Amino acid sequence: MANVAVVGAQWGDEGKGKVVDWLSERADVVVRFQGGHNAGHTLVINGTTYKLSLLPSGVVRGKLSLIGNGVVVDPWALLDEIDRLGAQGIAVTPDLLKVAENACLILPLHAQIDRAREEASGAAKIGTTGRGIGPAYEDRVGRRAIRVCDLAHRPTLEARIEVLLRHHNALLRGLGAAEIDGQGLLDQLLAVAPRILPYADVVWRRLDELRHTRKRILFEGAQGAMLDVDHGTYPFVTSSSTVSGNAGTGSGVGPGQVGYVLGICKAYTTRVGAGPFPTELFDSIGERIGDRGREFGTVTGRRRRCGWFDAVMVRQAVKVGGINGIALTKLDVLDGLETLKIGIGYRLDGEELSHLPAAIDAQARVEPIYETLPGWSESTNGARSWKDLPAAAIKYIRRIEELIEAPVALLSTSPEREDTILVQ
Ligand code: 2SA
Ligand code: MG
Repeated sequence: MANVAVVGAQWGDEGKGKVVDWLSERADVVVRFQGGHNAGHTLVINGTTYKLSLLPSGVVRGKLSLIGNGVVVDPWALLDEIDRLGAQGIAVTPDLLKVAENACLILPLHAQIDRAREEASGAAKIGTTGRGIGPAYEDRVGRRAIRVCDLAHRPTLEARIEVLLRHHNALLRGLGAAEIDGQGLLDQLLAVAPRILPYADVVWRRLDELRHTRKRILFEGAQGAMLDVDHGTYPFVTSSSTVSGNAGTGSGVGPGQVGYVLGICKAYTTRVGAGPFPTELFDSIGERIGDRGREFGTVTGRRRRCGWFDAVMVRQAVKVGGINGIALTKLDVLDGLETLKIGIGYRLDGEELSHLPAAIDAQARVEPIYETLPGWSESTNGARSWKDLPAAAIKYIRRIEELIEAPVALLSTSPEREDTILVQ
């Protein structure tokens, strides 16, 4: 196996955690390159459920786990997660986990801004996870973020806090709101520094060393292509680039190192948070999919919106993300439905479209064009080989492949890692 990047091909929650876990057996290192603790990856190993947000999924298997520079790191959330895993018997030591010294921090003020904005937004609400992701990325590109390495040197930290608060306090003053106390922030950061710094490392150099020793790297994406800040349903997106192109930038390797790009998608579509969703179902079928698929946010517990498989959207994700193959998950959730629909195009103002347009109003108004396929009554849950699948299920998968212009390379038939079919 060459290096592999695992990315979401829909709106997140496609089952990346399980697939990364499955692949991590063959990898030497797992690296996160974007997002933060807004991600929610659920792993089920021997009946035990592990919920990860910020840590790379490989950590549960004892694989070297790296948090790249493209990730925004909430130091308190990181320590909480390490402690939680510790309580489940997984020791996340500084030998196992390395955090890029040049990664930017999420601070308490970022989560406060995130939530305050959402509350003030009314109908324009994005439906963020409230974790401070957007504001932290804004400070990163605004060149006023505090980075992991700043924790090591008090005078630098003081100077960086001053730069950061000059910006934020000016805004707060303008709003007549209370300003942020620099001393308080400094104290908080100085208190957390001794627990974070042992994990700090030069991630790009470690990846380069691993390359020379021919170690196999697994790049673990979070969220999905339609939440990408450029390619997604902007502005109803997250604030990072979620496509494979960012795996290199967000960890410190060249694009040639990224290798095979595996896109993950569900056999249907879900979305959590606000924004357009052309194939969304508002009827009992949507409800049934949500119940059977246990479609609730891992981080926030929010109920996910459910709908039919949107082949137009996934094809777009395949193109913009250079996806070489797809891992299709949760097929069993569709078991027992008499007929299935696949979105194969959109209609807008009497015209047919074969891609999702960028304009906000167009995204909100497109009507899906459906193709109807027969369902199957047999259970596909836990199927471990292609021949265990009903003919109608195979037909459904083959049609998806045709429409999205990418092969289905893996089929996941339950949350358990063993229930994975490698498609030849
Ligand atoms: P944010 O918090 O700024 O990244 O939110 C912006 C949008 O991105 C969506 N988003 C997600 N969508 C699906 N899954 C995500 N992770 C968690 C999970 C979500 C949860 O795996 O279940 O627990 O609710 C995730 N993270 C961000 C978000 O819904 C907004 O639409
Ligand atoms: Mg998730």
